[in-house]
Amino acid sequence: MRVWSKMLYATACAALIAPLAAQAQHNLHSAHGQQTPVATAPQDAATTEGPQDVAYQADVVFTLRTSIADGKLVFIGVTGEITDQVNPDLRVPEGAVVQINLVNDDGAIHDIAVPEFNVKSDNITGKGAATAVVFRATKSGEFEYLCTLPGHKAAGMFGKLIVGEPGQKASLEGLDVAMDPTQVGTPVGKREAKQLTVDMETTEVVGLLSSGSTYRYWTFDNKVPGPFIRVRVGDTVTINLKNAEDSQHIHSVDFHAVTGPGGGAAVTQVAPGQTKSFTFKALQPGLYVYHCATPMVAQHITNGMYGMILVEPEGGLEPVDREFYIMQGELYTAQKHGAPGHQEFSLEKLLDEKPEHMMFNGTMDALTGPYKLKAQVGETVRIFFGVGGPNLTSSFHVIGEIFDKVYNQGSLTSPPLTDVQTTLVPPGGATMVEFKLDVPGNYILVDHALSRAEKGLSGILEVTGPENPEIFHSKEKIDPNSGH
Ligand SMILES: [Cu+2]
Repeated sequence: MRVWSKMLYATACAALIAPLAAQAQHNLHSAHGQQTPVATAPQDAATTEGPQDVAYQADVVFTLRTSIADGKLVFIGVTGEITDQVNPDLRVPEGAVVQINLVNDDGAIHDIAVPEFNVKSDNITGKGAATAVVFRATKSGEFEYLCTLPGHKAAGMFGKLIVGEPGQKASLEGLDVAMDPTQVGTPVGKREAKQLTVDMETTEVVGLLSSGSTYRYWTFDNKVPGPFIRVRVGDTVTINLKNAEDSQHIHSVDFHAVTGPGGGAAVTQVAPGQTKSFTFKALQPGLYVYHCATPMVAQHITNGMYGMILVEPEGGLEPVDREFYIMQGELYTAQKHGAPGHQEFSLEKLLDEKPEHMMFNGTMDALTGPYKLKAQVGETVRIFFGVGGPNLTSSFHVIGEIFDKVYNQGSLTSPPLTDVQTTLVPPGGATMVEFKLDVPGNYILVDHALSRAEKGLSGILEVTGPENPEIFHSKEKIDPNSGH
């Protein structure tokens, strides 16, 4: 009984929290320009210090719920390390953008404020109502968070925000499974069709999902997505699929570019330590997904077993200055998003299609950290974008840019769509987009179903070069972390 109510609670929480960031973001946007009563200090907002500039996404997110126990009022941690702690210490690095979500779990009126950083939420009254504050922790030290309703602090609703102390993060060992998006192979150019061989190995490895968490990935060649394979229409391609000695499962590969049984999966169910092969002719140009197709297929895919093959048309693609390879995926873990340590697979969440984590190129910070996309003003960029999934359709969008061309559904023989903001890419599907860079800045890659950004789904395209005031200018300072 207890367990059930707790589980239901957690589910309700997850549903509530998703929209919070967007709401908090909106509040802050307003606070930038005109003063609003939300998320600003009541007394001096108009004069000096309002909330500091924040980035597009918070660096650290905490969720607290309100509770009444033994006549005392308290905050209780809901996710991650602070789960079930009463008035938990919230530890953050100096300079981090911090988001604190608050869920009303007792039905009394509450809010949450961090006076030192000039933030205060609106009041939440009903049980299940939620709010959030977002701020940048600009100085180190110990500060207070509290409920500002009369008498509530005295009744126990306060805790410590500790800025600048290194957290006691366990140092985790794991492979870097994130695929470098610049690994796009060599364009086929003007060559004739030929025979070629592709060797691939399926592996099961513990990889770093984020700096503080790991997951047992199943991969092609230890990367998620697997290698970008580039051939020409008319090529005859032999695939040798090896399953690593230390695998515990059978694996296979289904290429959507293959005409034949199972796209190759019918002849490549490979036991650990063995290799199987097949040969196919690339009949139709296009950008195609490949994936493992061994039962339970959805589990093999979510664990990381997907990639893409580009079949270039005769004469190749038009040259561009930069090409990038990006795939969207989902992870279904027993632990909630943000929890530290090793994350275990949850079959129940997979079947419910409710992922805890969503990633570009395999890990939480792949495209915002080590593999940020880089380009210069004046350059043309091409992105090969696919969805491994296994379940969710992407509304692919680059904040601050417009796709000049979209090769819809990865079709290279239809004329491209032009001047597109957001494009749909289904699981097991792909698109090729191209655009020219006119203005420097950080452009954020997202699925415009933006609750997913809160689960880790974002990337950065960093564009450097001369300003272009005719196209964009402002007297305001550009936040380097923000989507300009
Ligand atoms: Cu597999």
